[in-house]
Amino acid sequence: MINKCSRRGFLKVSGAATAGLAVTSLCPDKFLLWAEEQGMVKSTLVPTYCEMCFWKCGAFAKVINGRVVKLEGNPLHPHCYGRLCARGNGGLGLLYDPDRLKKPLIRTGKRGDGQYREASWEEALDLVAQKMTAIKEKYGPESVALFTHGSPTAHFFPLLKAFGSPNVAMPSSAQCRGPRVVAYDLTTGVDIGSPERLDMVNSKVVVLIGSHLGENMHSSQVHDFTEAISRGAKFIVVDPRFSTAAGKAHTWLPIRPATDMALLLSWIHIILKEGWYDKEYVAKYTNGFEDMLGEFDEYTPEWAAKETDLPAEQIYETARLIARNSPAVAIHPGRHVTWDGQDVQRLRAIVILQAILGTWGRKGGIYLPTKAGLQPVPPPKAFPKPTQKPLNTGDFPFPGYAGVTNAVRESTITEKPYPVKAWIISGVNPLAALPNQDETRQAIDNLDLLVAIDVMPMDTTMLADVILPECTYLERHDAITPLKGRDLRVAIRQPAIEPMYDSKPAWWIARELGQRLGLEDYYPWETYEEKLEEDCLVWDVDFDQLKKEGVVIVSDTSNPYIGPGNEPVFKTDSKKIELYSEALEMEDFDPLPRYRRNEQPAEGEFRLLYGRSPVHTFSRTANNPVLNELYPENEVWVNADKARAMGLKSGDYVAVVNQDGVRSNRIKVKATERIRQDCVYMVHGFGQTSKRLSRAYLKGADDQQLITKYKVDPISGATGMRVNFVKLVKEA
Ligand SMILES: Nc1nc2c(c(=O)[nH]1)N[C@H]1C(S)=C(S)[C@@H](COP(=O)(O)OP(=O)(O)OC[C@H]3O[C@@H](n4cnc5c(=O)[nH]c(N)nc54)[C@H](O)[C@@H]3O)O[C@H]1N2
Ligand SMILES: Nc1nc2c(c(=O)[nH]1)N[C@H]1C(S)=C(S)[C@@H](COP(=O)(O)OP(=O)(O)OC[C@H]3O[C@@H](n4cnc5c(=O)[nH]c(N)nc54)[C@H](O)[C@@H]3O)O[C@H]1N2
Ligand code: SF4
Ligand SMILES: [Mo]
Repeated sequence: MINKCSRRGFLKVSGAATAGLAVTSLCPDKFLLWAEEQGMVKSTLVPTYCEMCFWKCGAFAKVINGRVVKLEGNPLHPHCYGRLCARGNGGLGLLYDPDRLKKPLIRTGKRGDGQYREASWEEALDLVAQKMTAIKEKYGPESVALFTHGSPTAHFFPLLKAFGSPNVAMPSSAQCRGPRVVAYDLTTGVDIGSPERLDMVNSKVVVLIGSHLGENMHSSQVHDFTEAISRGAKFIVVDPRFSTAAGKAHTWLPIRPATDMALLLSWIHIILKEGWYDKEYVAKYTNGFEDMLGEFDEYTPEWAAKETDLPAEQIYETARLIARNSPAVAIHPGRHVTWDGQDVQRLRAIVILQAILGTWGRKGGIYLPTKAGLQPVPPPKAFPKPTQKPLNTGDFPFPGYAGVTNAVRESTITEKPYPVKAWIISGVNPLAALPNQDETRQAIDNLDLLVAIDVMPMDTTMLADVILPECTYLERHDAITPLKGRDLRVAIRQPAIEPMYDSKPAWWIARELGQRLGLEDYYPWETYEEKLEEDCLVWDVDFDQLKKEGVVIVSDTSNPYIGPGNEPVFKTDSKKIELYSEALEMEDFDPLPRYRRNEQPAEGEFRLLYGRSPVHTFSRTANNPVLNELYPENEVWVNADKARAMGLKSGDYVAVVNQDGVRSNRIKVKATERIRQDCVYMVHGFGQTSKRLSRAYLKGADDQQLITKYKVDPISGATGMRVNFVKLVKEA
């Protein structure tokens, strides 16, 4: 049923982006494909999975004469149903980007001045191992921290643990979905999952609060979104900007930024007051409902209207639409949720709504995960117990699932409670990902060693002392990914071609470092393929079939909905959904979400908002020859009336200047009715300053440069980044 999701619908939502994949940069491939059609050459298809973002869609790489000429989606892969997004197709652009890192580099000049010399792998790895050992001897193993994201994590996290450090930090948690994980953990004890287990294809109403699907291009989710539209689901889209999703909506709520909590609390107020909640469900599956009564009385639609700048009637009517269609209502919790430092509580309000409407475990709401699972493969040797308290929990009672990046950065600056002297960064660009670049630079200045494992000469990479060039995902093995949704599958990544230049896979780099650090017991295999085969033995997965098909189904679909003999599992103390959180109360936080007003911009200022382009992933694709051609630089969206009043029109260049006087690189104005008057918006990941990025260098503006201010969520330690106010200044 899902497979039938129309290609046309998908294209419509993803705009010209996917359809218009430019090909001028890929001419040789066109020729080889033509030659194949004529029977002049033969091709092979190598199953693998994508790393152009972290959805990891299954792909086939078509190889002719040792060149990857085309990427196609794997229909067996539940993250893509056989279709890759524009960025996924753009994987060829990454593979053949002449700006790629080609050889290990050792810094010769001052940090940041870009002076490097080429080195052999022997020399570069010896140097890193020797410096890590010296730091371990002087400060202890925990003084080495890992910043990581994506598939390199499976190789460097175990290395770090074997080395004796617990200090891993991921911007994909503390700057992304950390607060969401914490909110679900506190309330249901079960994560909503990634992909989020939203049964959108069967929903009658879908609520998107900032989730800008269609620009946020996670393949299967965008397919589900278009499928839901074609089946007549009504979308309520809450966004200060008329997003692509808003364009498909039944109701667009152009909310005043940073006031979503008021809307959510008011929806809860209305649903309680009108008795529209699912009484049986609440009695059976939730805990603390009585404690909620009376606690939402003040949050009337009239009150919320003043906070949110939305009409009271519309707040009431949308609550009614949601309630009337429950439980077939999917309220998307959002993914990048680090907005204003009250993020765990805002997410708690969403989980409470999902619960009182009885949507968890119900058709069209949130489906239940398969009960099947893969047993973890134990390391070849137990990891040593760290001798120091991890820094990556900060002082937060409920730190995100993967390390509070900011706490590690802060300890690196202050050397408290103990010093951090080395960072290994793999698959992350901290200058682009973490708020306040001065603090990131200050921390890096304090390091004895910065090692970057990257495929591209990105901004942070070009501050490293040693740069280790990883080959791209199309040239390597990586860990097998478990795919746990309606059923359980596994997917493999395997090289389509040999690594180009002198680049190496992360598994090889980690193993070589491990051997130099006396950790060879953790690497009892010669090649990663050997290790993958052993993993498959543990899981009883046919390795040959996996290599051939890319994806293997491990278990059939279990019943995704509550029914006789199929009860949902909640892993909280009460084994129910904890509407009222005693865990939060014990730590002196609001046990029920309350409204606390966020600061708003003064007259003449705008709140800085940011999001995604459908054809880019953060900073990592800015230089991609194919994707750069589709969207070479970001624009700043500004309300058309405001633009007119400032004498600005679309296409004019401006600088964006924030409350601390930080001035961005020049950026084009997009004057539009599609955004409120109190905010401006830009796509994240542009304005790169690395001169080795020939296409991306100083193209557009960097939102992160302007995010000097951030609000730390006191519950999770995640950093709210939509708290900066800016002005626009006309550029010559
Ligand atoms: N093409 C593409 N897709 C991606 C990614 C990518 O890099 N490129 N990255 C992936 C990742 S890791 C993540 S985490 C997700 C993030 O994707 P989402 O979770 O959808 O993203 P957000 O950044 O929360 O949302 C951005 C939207 O929020 C709106 N917004 C801003 N302020 C407010 C506010 O105060 N209230 C409300 N209601 N809306 C507001 C913006 O106008 C914008 O439309 O995207 C994923 N998908
Ligand atoms: N201002 C602002 N900050 C944000 C966000 C935002 O929207 N605005 N989004 C937040 C979110 S949701 C997230 S998830 C994070 C993402 O933060 P990051 O994961 O740091 O994202 P990128 O900026 O794409 O940086 C990825 C780095 O990995 C490198 N890389 C790419 N492929 C490979 C590979 O195969 N191997 C190796 N070793 N390296 C590779 C890239 O060249 C790049 O240097 O950022 C967060 N920070
Ligand atoms: S959503 Fe696009 S970029 Fe992300 S893994 Fe899938 S095809 Fe690749
Ligand atoms: Mo993210």
